[in-house]
Amino acid sequence: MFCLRLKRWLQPWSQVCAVSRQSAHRLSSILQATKLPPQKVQSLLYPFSKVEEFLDRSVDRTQFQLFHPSVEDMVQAEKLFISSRSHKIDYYSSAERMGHLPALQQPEMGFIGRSNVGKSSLIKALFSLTPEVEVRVSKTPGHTKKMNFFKVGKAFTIVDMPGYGYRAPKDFVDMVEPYLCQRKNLVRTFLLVDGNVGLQKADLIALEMCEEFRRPYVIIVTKIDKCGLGVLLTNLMNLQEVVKTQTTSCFPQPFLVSSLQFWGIHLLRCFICHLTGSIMLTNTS
Ligand SMILES: Nc1nc2c(ncn2[C@@H]2O[C@H](COP(=O)(O)OP(=O)(O)O)[C@@H](O)[C@H]2O)c(=O)[nH]1
Ligand SMILES: [Mg+2]
Repeated sequence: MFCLRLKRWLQPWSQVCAVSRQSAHRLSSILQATKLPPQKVQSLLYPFSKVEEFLDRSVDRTQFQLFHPSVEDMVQAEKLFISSRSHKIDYYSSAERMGHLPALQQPEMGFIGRSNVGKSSLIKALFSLTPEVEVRVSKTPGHTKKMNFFKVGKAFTIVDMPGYGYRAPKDFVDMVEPYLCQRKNLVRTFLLVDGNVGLQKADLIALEMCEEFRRPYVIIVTKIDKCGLGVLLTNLMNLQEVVKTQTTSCFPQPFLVSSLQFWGIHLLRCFICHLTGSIMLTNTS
């Protein structure tokens, strides 16, 4: 036992990290994921491809694939999600009100959505290559009552927000709204919508709020592993119609994810790195 510890102690840093990363999900790294049969790799990396074949011919597919990086781009992005001595990924701090916000300069990405939509699970999946980062996921709605800041080296910060809707903290309006509206280094807001239930009244209110702030935001459709294909297609078409007719600041492409199955996680990592200027895309189609 002692010898084993000593051996680890003497190993280079990268190998020690590899030991601690053994608990990461097997699909969290592209290298592992690409060992799957090609069709599975395709739907893991580009989840829309699974849905596409069932869409009516009249539906414009380009809107769903505006951001379509190559696998090489995703590999580049993945490196940013691996913690090292020179690029530390970790929980940084929490804030309960505007006055408590950390004075960080890096570009920030805020994740909002109804309680239980899967915000914390998604952030956990994004950080799955650094499983020591503690992102709390709960079965009890309304668990996240603070804004939690996670620093990704000097590259960017990811912010897990309290949910709205059921048992939302009373001060959501006092805290999250001014943050989304005023935070200077907030580069993108990600609005999460449950793929299984589609846009709810509370989501439409959040959408309106984002429109009011006139800051760019992106919709993420969560829990796609839970939905039947018919339900997902119906909810997706409804969402696209709303985005097309009622929004101006929303990126037209919704990102489909399953934080449990890792569908769309690699694509989202790449999108985040692209938005924060952390990688240069080889394929900008
Ligand atoms: N099936 C499935 N369940 C999920 C997924 N993401 C989150 N969940 C579950 O949904 C519940 C709420 O997730 P959580 O991340 O805490 O939601 P939050 O309140 O928005 O932060 C938990 O029980 C998660 O395990 C997903 O992609 N697929
Ligand atoms: Mg949460």
